[in-house]
Amino acid sequence: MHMIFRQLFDPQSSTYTYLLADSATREALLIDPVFEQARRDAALVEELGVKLVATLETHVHADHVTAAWLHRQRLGSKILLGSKCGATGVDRSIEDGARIEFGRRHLEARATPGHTAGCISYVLDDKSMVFTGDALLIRGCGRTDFQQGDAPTLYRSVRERLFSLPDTCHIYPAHDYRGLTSSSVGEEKLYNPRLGESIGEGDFVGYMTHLGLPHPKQMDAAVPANMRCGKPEKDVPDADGMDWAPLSYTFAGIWEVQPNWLEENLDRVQVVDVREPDEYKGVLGHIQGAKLVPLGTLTQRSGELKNGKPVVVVCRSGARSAQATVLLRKEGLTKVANLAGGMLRWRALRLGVEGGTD
Ligand SMILES: N[C@@H](CCC(=O)N[C@@H](CS)C(=O)NCC(=O)O)C(=O)O
Ligand SMILES: [Fe+2]
Repeated sequence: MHMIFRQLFDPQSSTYTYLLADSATREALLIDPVFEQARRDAALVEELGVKLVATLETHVHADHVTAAWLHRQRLGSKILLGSKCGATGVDRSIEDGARIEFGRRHLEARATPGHTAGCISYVLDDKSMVFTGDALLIRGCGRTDFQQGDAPTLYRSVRERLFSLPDTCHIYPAHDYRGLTSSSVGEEKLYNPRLGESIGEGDFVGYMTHLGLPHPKQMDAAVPANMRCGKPEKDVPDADGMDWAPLSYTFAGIWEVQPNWLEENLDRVQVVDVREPDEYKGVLGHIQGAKLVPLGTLTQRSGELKNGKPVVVVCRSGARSAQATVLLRKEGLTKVANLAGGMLRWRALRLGVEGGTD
């Protein structure tokens, strides 16, 4: 019974989303879809000719917002989430042992708490794959210092509930921060530096207590949003006329374009730099042909931009320019998007600039 399988990546949060579908009945599931990637994933669903029956989460994420609600609105998929997550807006609460069907195939839910209290891993019917969320990462594991995380609980979840799967079972985690894509139970038993077979519970707990990681950047916005399954507080606008670039609509309500697209399409848009003149001339330099219109003067000068060409706004980090997109919309410009990550990401990607220092 052949299965369609795709691993998708969100570079912003280093999250993996998985598409699974029965190739005969065309019924599909998405595991851990990301809000900003909803258009990409919906396009893939359409191109593969599958029907998204449900989205399921491995847990309430702290670092990105789920696209569960968006897909439900647009594609009619059901929202599935662990019963211990406590979120509202769920269509089906998943208990340990639940069976999640897609066509003739199914996943079995296995509660693997510890990173959060509600974490669930999903095991494919023939035990050839397990989607571990943040319970077990490749050569690592999810942190245990927030969302009712608990290191001894995580140790037991991994040892008893995941390492009991066949050594050949492929592991597909919710994240990887180093570029690895998958692993296997046998491999992690041997090489996981936190949870490998030779490591005792006390060693593990000591390791986790001293990780000293800063909280995820998006945590304060992501957790409350995910507790509503990603339902935004305000309406999501119509995407009419927003097909001039592969734009994504962020949970914060901003249309964004990625730096690599902009670099290849500079002649198709007006780049508007909303920093101050000294920054425009400063160390980061500016994008070739960018028009300098400091944020404070943008509203009064918006008429200069009304020539029909889409506008991409840029600043240092992408924050001021996000605000600029809101101001320009108020002035009646509709084809406006923010350059994701601003000049900082542009420079990090080594894209071309005028001025600036290396
Ligand atoms: N820098 C990342 C932090 C991501 C993070 O803390 N990820 C959690 C999963 S939600 C984790 O458990 N990371 C494990 C680790 O980094 O060792 C962000 O700001 O989003
Ligand atoms: Fe997580």
